[in-house]
Amino acid sequence: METSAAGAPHLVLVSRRGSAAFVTLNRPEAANALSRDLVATLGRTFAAFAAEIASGGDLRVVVLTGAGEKAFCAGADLKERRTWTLDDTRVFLGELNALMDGVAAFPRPVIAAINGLALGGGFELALACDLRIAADTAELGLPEVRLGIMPGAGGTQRLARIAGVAVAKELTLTGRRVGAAQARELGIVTEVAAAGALGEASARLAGEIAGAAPLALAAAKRAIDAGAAKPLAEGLAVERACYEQVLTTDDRNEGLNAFLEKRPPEFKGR
Ligand code: CO8
Repeated sequence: METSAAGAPHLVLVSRRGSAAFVTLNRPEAANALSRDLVATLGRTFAAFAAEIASGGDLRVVVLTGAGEKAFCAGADLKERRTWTLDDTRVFLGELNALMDGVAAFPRPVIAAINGLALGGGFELALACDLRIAADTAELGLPEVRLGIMPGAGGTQRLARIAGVAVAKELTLTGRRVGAAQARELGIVTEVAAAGALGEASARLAGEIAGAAPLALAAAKRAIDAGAAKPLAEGLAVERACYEQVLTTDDRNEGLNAFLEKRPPEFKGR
């Protein structure tokens, strides 16, 4: 568990099960809106995970969700922002984007378990994750144009890359919300679970990923992300470079040996 720098209680909750970390945005009284403190605390949480991995810790997957039933995250904290100067807002925009980029580049898969509303920056946070699984009651949307602004934490770019330009334009220009089932049809979420079973479903997905070799996960994620916007030949070169990094790992030999010996592999992340 973490507390904010100011000592505010538990803006972000962390629990561990095996090599999976479960992270909960914990401002249910404000629909888990991204206050500056929450953004900083979440950033520190991911930085601590990254440091743990760099020093050989066995963290293989992160699940991110919101406290309560109403919201995954209702976006930027509109009450707090109202008190800011333009320069304050620009600084926050930088901090928010640094958080999103950190989640997107995190060296292990990150799953958004969307337990309720994911709006504005909350939807953008889910889009920065690698996989999205949603409760059947969840709704996702980018209402910014209705507030006189536009998505500013990666939404225009990440949604277009995940679901295509037409879907990104439809959701961004109308500010319309889509339900979980439609989000799945659009390819935004990969799985929909009954609201009461989202925790179990996301833990199952995390467990599936945690059974894989962590360096292979990291390299595959890097290859997809770094290659996605490139022409095919360049993307294939990125894949080749990432493959080279897993070729020399102990886990690669363990995977081959385990297959030959007809036993489950025991990956060490080396
Ligand atoms: N910020 C601050 N507080 C919020 C927010 C928010 N985004 N959303 C909800 N809350 C608060 C409410 O004010 C309320 O608090 P209180 O009880 O003190 O009045 C509490 O959460 C519960 O909310 P409601 O009573 O409104 O509950 P409802 O179930 O009726 O509605 C909704 C929930 C739908 C989430 C509604 O509150 C809502 O529409 N919220 C705003 C959602 C929104 O527009 N989000 C987009 C924000 S813009 C953004 O994210 C852009 C990010 C990138 C740019 C950043 C630039 C700085």
